[in-house]
Amino acid sequence: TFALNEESLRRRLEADPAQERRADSHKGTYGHVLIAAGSRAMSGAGLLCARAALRGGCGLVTWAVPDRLAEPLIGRFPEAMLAPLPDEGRGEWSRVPPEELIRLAAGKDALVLGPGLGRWEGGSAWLRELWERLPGDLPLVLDADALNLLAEASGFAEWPRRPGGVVLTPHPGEMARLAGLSAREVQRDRIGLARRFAERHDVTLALKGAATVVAFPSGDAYVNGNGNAGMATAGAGDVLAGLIGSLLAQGMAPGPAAALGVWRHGAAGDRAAAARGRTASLIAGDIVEEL
Ligand code: NPW
Ligand code: AMP
Ligand code: MG
Repeated sequence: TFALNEESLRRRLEADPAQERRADSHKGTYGHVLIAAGSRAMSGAGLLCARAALRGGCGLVTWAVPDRLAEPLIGRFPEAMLAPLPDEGRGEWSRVPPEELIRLAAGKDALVLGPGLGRWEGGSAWLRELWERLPGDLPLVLDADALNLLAEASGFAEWPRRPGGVVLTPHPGEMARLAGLSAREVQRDRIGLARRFAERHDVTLALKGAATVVAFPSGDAYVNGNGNAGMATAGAGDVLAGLIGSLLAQGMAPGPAAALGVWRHGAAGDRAAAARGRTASLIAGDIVEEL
C-alpha cells in the first residue's frame, strides 16, 4: 500500500498530474466520453458528472438521458451533446432499453454509468445486459446506482471479464452493499477490503470517503492524502465519476485514471475550500469549476 501524491503518480503510475495539451492537437485527440446518468428527480447528478468529464480534459461529451429530461436540459450545458433515449415518457432509466445505450456507445472512448440513475426491479438484469453487450474494449466507470444494481445482481464474480477495464467508485454505503457487509464493517478494514475486492473481481476500485483507497486488480493499493470534509456534500462523487471517465477517454489505463482522478478531485476540493474560506460551504459545482 502506497501514498497517493504527485510523486507517486509520476513515478509509479506514470500519470502526469499537470497533463498539458499538445500544440497540434484537436478535440478528437482527447477522446469522447459517454455519460449515462441522471433521471427525473436527479438530473443534477448527470449534469455534474458530464461537466466534470469535460473539465477533466476529454474532447467531447455525449450525455445520454431518458427522453423526458432532454427538453428541460436544453441550453443548461451547451458544450455537451445531449442524447435523448426512448423512455415511454417517464424520465426514468428503467424504461430505456439497454440496446439504445449499446447503439450510442459505438465509437465512444469511455462510458460512465450510474450517478442519479435510480434503482428498479429488474435493474440488475438491465446492467448485466450492458456489461455483456457493450464493446469489450470500452472502459467503464460504474458509480452510485450502477453499483447498487450490481450489488443486487447474482454471481458478479462470474461475469465475463471486460478487457477495456472497469473502475468502480463506491462510497462506504455502496461498498457495504457490494460486499454484503455493514458500512461500519467496511470502514474497519478499508484497505484490506478494497484490495481483496479489486483482485477477486479483476476491477479497479476507488473506495471513497476520507483517505480514499484506490485498489488495482493486482491487489496493490494507494491511499489518497488530499481532499477535505467539505467534500461530504451532495454530488461530490458524481463529479469524481465523470472525471475518471474523462481520463480513461484520454487514453489512460484504468488504474492510473482512477488514481489521478481521485487525486485531482481532492486537489480541486482543497482549492475550492480555500477559495471559499470555509469547508462547510463547499458544494459539488465548486469542485467542478476548480478542475
Ligand atoms: P449514513 O446512514 O448516512 O451514515 P445511498 P446516495 C452510507 C444520486 N445523487 N461513510 C450512508 O450512511 C447519486 O448519484 C444525486 C459511511 C447511507 O446509508 C445516486 O444515484 C444528486 N457511510 C443517488 O443519488 C446529489 C456512508 O451510504 C448510504 C458514507 C443515491 O446516492 C446527491 C447513502 O448512500 C447524489 O449524488 C461514508 N463516507 N457515505 C443530484 N443532485 O441529483 C455514504 N454512506 O443510499 O446510495 O445514497 O449516495 O445519496
Ligand atoms: P459521494 O458520496 O458518492 O457523493 O462521494 C463523495 C466524494 O467526496 C468522494 O470522492 C469522497 O471521497 C469525498 N469525501 C466525502 N467525505 C470526505 C471527507 N470527509 N474527506 C475527504 N473526502 C471526502
Ligand atoms: Mg455518489
